[in-house]
Amino acid sequence: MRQSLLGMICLALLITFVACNAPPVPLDDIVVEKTFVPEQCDRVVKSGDFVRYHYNGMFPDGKKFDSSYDRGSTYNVYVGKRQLIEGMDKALLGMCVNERRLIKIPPALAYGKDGYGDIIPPDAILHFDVLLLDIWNPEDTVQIRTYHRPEKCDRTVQVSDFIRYHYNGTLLDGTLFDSSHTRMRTYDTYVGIGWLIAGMDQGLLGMCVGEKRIITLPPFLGYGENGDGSDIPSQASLVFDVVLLDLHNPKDSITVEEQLVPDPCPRKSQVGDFMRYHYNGTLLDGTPFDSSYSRNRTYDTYIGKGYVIAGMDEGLLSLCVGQRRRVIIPPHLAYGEEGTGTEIPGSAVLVFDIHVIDFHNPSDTVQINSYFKPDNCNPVSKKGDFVKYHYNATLMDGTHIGSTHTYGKTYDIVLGVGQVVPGMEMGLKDMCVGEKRTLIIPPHLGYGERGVDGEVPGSAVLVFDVEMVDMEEGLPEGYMFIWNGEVSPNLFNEMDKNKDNLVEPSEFTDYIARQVNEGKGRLAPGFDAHRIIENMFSNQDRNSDGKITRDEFKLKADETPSHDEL
Ligand SMILES: *[C@@H]1O[C@H](CO)[C@@H](O)[C@H](O)[C@H]1NC(C)=O
Ligand SMILES: *[C@@H]1O[C@H](CO)[C@@H](O)[C@H](O)[C@H]1NC(C)=O
Ligand SMILES: *[C@@H]1O[C@H](CO)[C@@H](O)[C@H](O)[C@H]1NC(C)=O
Ligand SMILES: *[C@@H]1O[C@H](CO)[C@@H](O)[C@H](O)[C@H]1NC(C)=O
Ligand SMILES: [Ca+2]
Ligand SMILES: [Ca+2]
Repeated sequence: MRQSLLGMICLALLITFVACNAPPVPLDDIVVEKTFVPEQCDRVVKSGDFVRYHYNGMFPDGKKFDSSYDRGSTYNVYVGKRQLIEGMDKALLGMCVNERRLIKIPPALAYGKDGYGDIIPPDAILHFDVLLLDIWNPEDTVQIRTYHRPEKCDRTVQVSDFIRYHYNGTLLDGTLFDSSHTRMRTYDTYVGIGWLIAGMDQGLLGMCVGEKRIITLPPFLGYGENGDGSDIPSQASLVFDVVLLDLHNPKDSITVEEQLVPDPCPRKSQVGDFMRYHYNGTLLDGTPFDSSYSRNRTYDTYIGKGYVIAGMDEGLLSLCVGQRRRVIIPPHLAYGEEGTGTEIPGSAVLVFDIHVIDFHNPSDTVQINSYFKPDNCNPVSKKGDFVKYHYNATLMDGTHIGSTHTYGKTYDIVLGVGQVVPGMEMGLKDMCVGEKRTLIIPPHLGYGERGVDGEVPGSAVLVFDVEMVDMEEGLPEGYMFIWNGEVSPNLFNEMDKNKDNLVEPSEFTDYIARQVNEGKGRLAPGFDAHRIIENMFSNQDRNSDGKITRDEFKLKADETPSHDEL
């Protein structure tokens, strides 16, 4: 209540005051009414500043005698250098951009007794409605205000770097004159070598990727008196809101940052190796463009042979299995000025985080590491032997592939007959019972480029931990049955139990089985004994009538003995 009463008194006083001072009584100093004061006011006009403003000039009766709006351009002038009428030089002081003032100037501080041509009569009081749009000073330099700086900043913009950035360009009063966003692509340029207006060449220096700054520059570091096209007027200060997305120098090579180096590292990748790796690819500002994980499979390639971008060919060298490395590749070693697809813009620096799963060389053979040997390591395995072993199989990164222990029994094979992959055959040779080995099998001696669906990835290097549990010596190459001693001269009669001069399958089988049991003969180990004996019988039974006659027996025996025969 008290307050509003006070307000009313003031209002009354003001009205009286205005009434008392109303023309024709001449003013002896300027009167300034601030009709609009912007909230934000970083800078006010000082003597010696250069300003741009719009105005309407009127007589106290409201009749307009001049207007910058009618000319379609601001009034541009130094303040406090007698380039303006005295009242105006005074009235503009302390004004901020976007502030609006109604200025009343007595004749003594305007055109006085003489007036000005036909336009201003003698002793005229002048009213100016002024809107200030721009302030700068010849002493000004580029002003930089960083309002966001990323935590990590390893590198900042230097002279002759190439950068990509987004920006919004406004005049000091906030009018947007240009934005990279409207073109939906970054602005890409060299810095500090005159490709840009001087103020930007300076204002972008020292910036890190991800940083956001406001760069304010006076017209003499921008487009000066001429302005630029219809959007940037003469003598305009410019304000650029910039976010830096990318930075490199054409002299850059790749940058490598090790993130995890396994120890020990028995072997490092080199030119010509074939590598399987996972990666996350991002742009410098962190925008992801590709990842092997999204495809659920490693990226597989030869390295140093031009199958991948040059920077990657280099970045994949000298890596250990299991290593993690960041490779930063400048565009001239990646996709150049053109970029590729929708994800990689032109002139983009690429960041690859790499995880090496395995690599091998097409010339690799099986690596055998015998890490346990019994004192008496004899006999050793050879082709044809029936071997029983345990194994644990993994990929190079430790991924479990399979193990005999899950089934609780050994894996049993005849060596050298293609029952396992070639690398395994090689790795199980010359091994004695009780011996333990680690085998590293390259894919060309393992499951090849195709792998095993759902179990072994294509081109994978395999690691087998094997233990020889038991083995049985094989027969000489090609034989499925051999006599240990002399062959009985009465073979036919001994077989023909019921003396009908025919050997039936049961007589044959019983006989061979008995020889094997009594240690007189041996069947090839690791195969189905019945199948072997059946084969032996049908070889002998030349006419295939299910019986062997004395003649058939003889005939066959006279021929050069072939493998499955007696
Ligand atoms: C520019 O304006 C756009 C749209 O208003 C905005 O998203 C962006 O953050 C502004 N600043 C920069 C540096 O691009
Ligand atoms: C990758 O595997 C995950 C989980 O197994 C699955 O959800 C996704 O669909 C797979 N993506 C592709 C591209 O196969
Ligand atoms: C890739 O990104 C995923 C998800 O952030 C992460 O789990 C994986 O370790 C990254 N891989 C590399 C090689 O950095
Ligand atoms: C395989 O793993 C089992 C259990 O993890 C272990 O007992 C065995 O020694 C390993 N090696 C071989 C060759 O089986
Ligand atoms: Ca018989
Ligand atoms: Ca017969």
